[in-house]
Amino acid sequence: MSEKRIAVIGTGYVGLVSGACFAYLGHKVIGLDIDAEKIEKLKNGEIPIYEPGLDRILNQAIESGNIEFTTDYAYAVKNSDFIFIAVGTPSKIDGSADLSYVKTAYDRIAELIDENDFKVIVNKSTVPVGTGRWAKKYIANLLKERGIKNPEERFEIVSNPEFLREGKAVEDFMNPDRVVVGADNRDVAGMVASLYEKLQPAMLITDLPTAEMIKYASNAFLATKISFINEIANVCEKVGADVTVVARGMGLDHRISPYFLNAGCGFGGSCFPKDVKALIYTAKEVGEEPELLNSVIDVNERQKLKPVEKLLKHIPDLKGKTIAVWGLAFKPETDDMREAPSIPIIKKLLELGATVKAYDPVAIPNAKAVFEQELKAYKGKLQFTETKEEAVQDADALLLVTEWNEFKDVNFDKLRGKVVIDGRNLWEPSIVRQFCKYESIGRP
Ligand code: UPG
Repeated sequence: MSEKRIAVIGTGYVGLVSGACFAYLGHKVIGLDIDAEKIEKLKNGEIPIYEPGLDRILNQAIESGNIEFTTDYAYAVKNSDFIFIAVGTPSKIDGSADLSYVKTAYDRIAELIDENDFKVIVNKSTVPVGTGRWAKKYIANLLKERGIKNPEERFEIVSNPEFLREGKAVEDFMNPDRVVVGADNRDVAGMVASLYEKLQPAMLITDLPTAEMIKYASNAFLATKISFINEIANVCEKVGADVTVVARGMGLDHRISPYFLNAGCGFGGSCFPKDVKALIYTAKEVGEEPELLNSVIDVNERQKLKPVEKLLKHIPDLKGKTIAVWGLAFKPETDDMREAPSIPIIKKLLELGATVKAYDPVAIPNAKAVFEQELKAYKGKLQFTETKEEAVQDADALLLVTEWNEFKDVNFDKLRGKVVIDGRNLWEPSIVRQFCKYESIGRP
């Protein structure tokens, strides 16, 4: 495989993992970010996010000279043939995707493409269906304004969606279930596909809107599985069935598969909530009424507060009570707090008058930023502790919100008499019930 010159715009978890992994595969990578502080850190080998395995891959890439970091667009664009865009596309209030970061990247790139260039611009960011074709016209127009001849021939747009789970992003990049490359020019799609040659992945080459839709449909389907099993869990509770066994029984059918059928207190993160909402927005824009997708979000919003609902059955008045919360990040193995169920849970507990002692192995610095207002408004009533033991010490109840490994082994004898609400079905009911008043999700 011949090495290729790649620029990656944006050094968030997608851009950084993709850049580091491409460099590890032997390509020459330039990582660009407008955040100078972040770039300085990266130059010194400091990783600004918590992502298992990334340090090893990145350090190896830095040592081999295959990756460098810059804030200089001109340097990145001039010295690359493939420009991957991996900037954020957060939700706007109306649910649509905010494309301002992506558009700024197109603008900057368009200023730098010259007469004899051919640049392949690859959207890794999740962008609404139709963005790729729109970008082709938009950038061609900017080049035309600069007097560049045959602007359409100076670049091509490709969609190459990411399917990286946070916390497993390096593993997912290196062992992908599939790589999807969408372009209206099949030769260019083949060029992007060849960047992944060493991984020998299942490769699907499509047109632009189809690749864009595959990303949204995949995330929406996984989110649907979660809301589905959560709804089944809520019914299981009422009829005396055990949702974990129901899920196992369902998952044995290979048409269903056992994955993403863990009932709990809902999904969070930077992808599922945002992407389902953006897909709903797109569907409505073209005159469809996406009822199923609407319900996926509604069920999830309700599910996040299930642990509090269950707690109130045992302690109806939370004033003067102390509640321990274990797990703040939206899932284990990440410090990411975006859309984490812990946010509405803790806000509700505070609103109901409880004192909250919260612990997470890595997410506390991010959590402090998220709860900045509450920390001020509720004074000492929201505390972050250094250990899980400290959180639970004088607490009346314990809520488990994120299933970190370190929460698996607990001496429940030490929690004797307390209320324990297990929002992730982490513990064995018959064991916990020997010592505590225990409830989980969808289990008798
Ligand atoms: N979750 C459940 N039950 C399950 C599986 C997951 O409640 O059975 C929750 C989990 O707790 C988390 C959320 O679902 O809050 C998302 O989990 P996961 O998919 O592991 O995390 P992400 O890192 O957000 O990854 C998703 C897709 C990935 C995609 C990425 C960004 O899995 O393929 O690239 O979003 O679009």
